[in-house]
Amino acid sequence: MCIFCKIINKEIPNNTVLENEHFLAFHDLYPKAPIHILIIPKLHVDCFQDVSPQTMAGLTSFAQEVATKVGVDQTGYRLITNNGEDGAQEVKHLHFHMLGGGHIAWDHSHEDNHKNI
Ligand code: DGP
Repeated sequence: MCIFCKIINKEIPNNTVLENEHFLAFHDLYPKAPIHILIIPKLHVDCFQDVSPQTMAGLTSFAQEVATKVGVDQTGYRLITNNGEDGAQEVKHLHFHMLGGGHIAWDHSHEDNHKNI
């Protein structure tokens, strides 16, 4: 079982922000912004490339609720998912990072200084 499934099953503790039948939002263990929340579907899917439009439809309104709950709905935030090896995805359970609480720098460049992309 993957680490996020263990969090969903409460085998590993987490700092929950919001939860419903299908989704869970909790604070990232290694925050990269004043507000750094992870948003995950409870049904295991490895990555964005494998997720259904139906799951994404529910995730959209859930993420909007999370933004309101943590108070970044008006100030703004970045919502990103790392997909696969080149996307630097470490945990193989689809998750979206919600980053906010201050201006977020744009530094997701290619390691070779984005010469070729
Ligand atoms: P990614 O590189 O996109 O796969 O990001 C994985 C994120 O998951 C990373 O920011 C750290 C976070 N993380 C890993 N293990 C745990 C955990 O056990 N608890 C929490 N809250 N976050 C975790």
